[in-house]
Order: sequence, then C-alpha cells, then structure tokens
Amino acid sequence: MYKEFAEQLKAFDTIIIHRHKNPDGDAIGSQVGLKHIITANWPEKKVYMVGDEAGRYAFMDDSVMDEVPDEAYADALAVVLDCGGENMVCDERYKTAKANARMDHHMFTGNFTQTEVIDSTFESCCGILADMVRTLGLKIDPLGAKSLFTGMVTDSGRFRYDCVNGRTFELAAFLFDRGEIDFNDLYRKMYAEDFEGLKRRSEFILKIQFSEHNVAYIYTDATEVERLGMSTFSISRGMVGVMGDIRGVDIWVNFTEAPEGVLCELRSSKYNINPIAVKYGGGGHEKASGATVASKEIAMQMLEDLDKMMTEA
Ligand SMILES: [Mn+2]
Repeated sequence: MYKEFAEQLKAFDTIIIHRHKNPDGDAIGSQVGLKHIITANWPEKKVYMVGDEAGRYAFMDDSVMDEVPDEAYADALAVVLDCGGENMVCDERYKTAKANARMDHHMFTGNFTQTEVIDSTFESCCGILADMVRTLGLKIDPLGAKSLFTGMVTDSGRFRYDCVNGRTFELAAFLFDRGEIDFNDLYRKMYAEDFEGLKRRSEFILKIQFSEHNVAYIYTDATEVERLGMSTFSISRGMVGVMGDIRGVDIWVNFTEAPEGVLCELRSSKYNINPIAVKYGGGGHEKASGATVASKEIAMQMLEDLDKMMTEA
C-alpha cells in the first residue's frame, strides 16, 4: 500500500498537502513531514501546504501555510493527511486536483480519495509516514524527521495511549536518529503554558461535576462561553484534558454550547466510548471521540449512557 502511495508522489510534479482543520501536532507534523520527505527524495517537485494556520503548533519549524491559486490544482496531486472525514479537510479544493490520495490513522468510515493508506493501528499519521519512509528506504531530512517525531509525541499523549507499542518506539528511534531533536526544548514548547492559560484551566477544574457512577463532566453554556471569550473549539477540545488524571474516574466528557449545537468531547482511560459518540452522530477513536448534539437534554442523555457504561463495567 505504501508503494502505490509513493508511486503517486513520484508521478506528479506538483503536490499539494492537506490535513484536517483546526490542526493538532499530528496534522501539522505529517503535513510538514511529508513535504520534507518529498523534497528530500525528489528535489525538483513543487510542494505546497494548505489550510488554516498552525495555531498553538506554530512553534513547529516550516509550519506556515502556502497561498495556492485554484489553477495550481489542475495538474497536481492533492494529498489529505490525518483526516478521517470528508467534512474535516482543511481545504475543499483537494477534490479539484488531477488526482488525490489520503493517509490516515482514524477509524475507517469510507474512501473519499482515489489512493488511500488507512491504518488505525497507528497512534498517528506521522507514524504511518515514518513507517513508509523506513519500509521503502526513502530519504528524510532532519526537519522532516523532527516534524514526524513531534506528531507521534502529541498523538500518543507522550507515548502513553493504548495504541503505543514496540513499533511506535522503533519508529520514534528511527526518526530520532535522523532528526536533530532536543527533547527538553521540544517538550517545553509543547507543554509549557501561559499563566493566563493556567488560570483559565483552573476555572474549568472548578466546574467539574460527577455523574452517579463517577463519570466526570463539565458543562459550559452559551452565556459562559461568551463571558470566557474563548472559541467553542478551544473550550471543547482544549479543556477536556483537565479531567484526564482524576483518580477513580475512567470516563469523562466535556459539553460546550456552540451555535451548531452542544459539542461533546468524550474520553476514557479504559473503555471504548466510541459507540456512544457514534450513537449521537459523532465518531473518532475508541478512547477519544466527539459528537455534536442538538440540545442540553440530548447531551444529558449521552451522559446517562456513559454513566450506564460504568455500571456495566
Ligand atoms: Mn492524528
């Protein structure tokens, strides 16, 4: 499967790299990483990266996106990375490219490009790219290796989640030997927080509630969202983690009222909460999933379902 993907890369002079919107470390890492894999192996090719800005991952080298005119797609290969759903792609023009391809590690829910490498046994898309480089004996430059390494770290929760196995460490070592990676510097950039952010997190910690069987949850209504002056995404995705290390809590969920509905971020350290996200029209991974529901009532039903999981466990 790597061969077919690499053949596509070889066949095109222009390659435009996409990934999911609201990028995380894996999205930016795989995007920058693939760019540097391509330029290391085929320096004559034109490679572009498109999408919304890198945000808190702007510290990553070479993570500034390119402005790409529509015409550029006519003869190009568009690659979509780290993206499990069509509606999540950062720039829809991948559909207008001469050919398109996708590499991803989210649960497979259907093809939406022509050539697809999907493997949900990997912790990150960066891990799949690293495996491709190693398997096919491709070249990678130090910046590319560092980018992939960064994405592996962020998507594996610093090598902590279930999907981490011997292969993860082999590939991390493979990248480490080829990158110029200063752990301390990198981890500091990833995990250090502004004091303002720290204070904000403490506000959310004080909002934590518990269901009857110890599912932790936070509910932020629209009035509070406005008062906080934060984006609903940064509340929903950014604050779910404050519940992550509470002793005795195996499932936690962050509810945030947004114009499109109540955003639900579900997490577990032990159980597969994905079917519950799917039941409410969402998706994701076994222990990290999300959904958007129409009302607080439905969100509370979801909480009941999660609570029920705890009694069955
Ligand atoms: Mn990912």
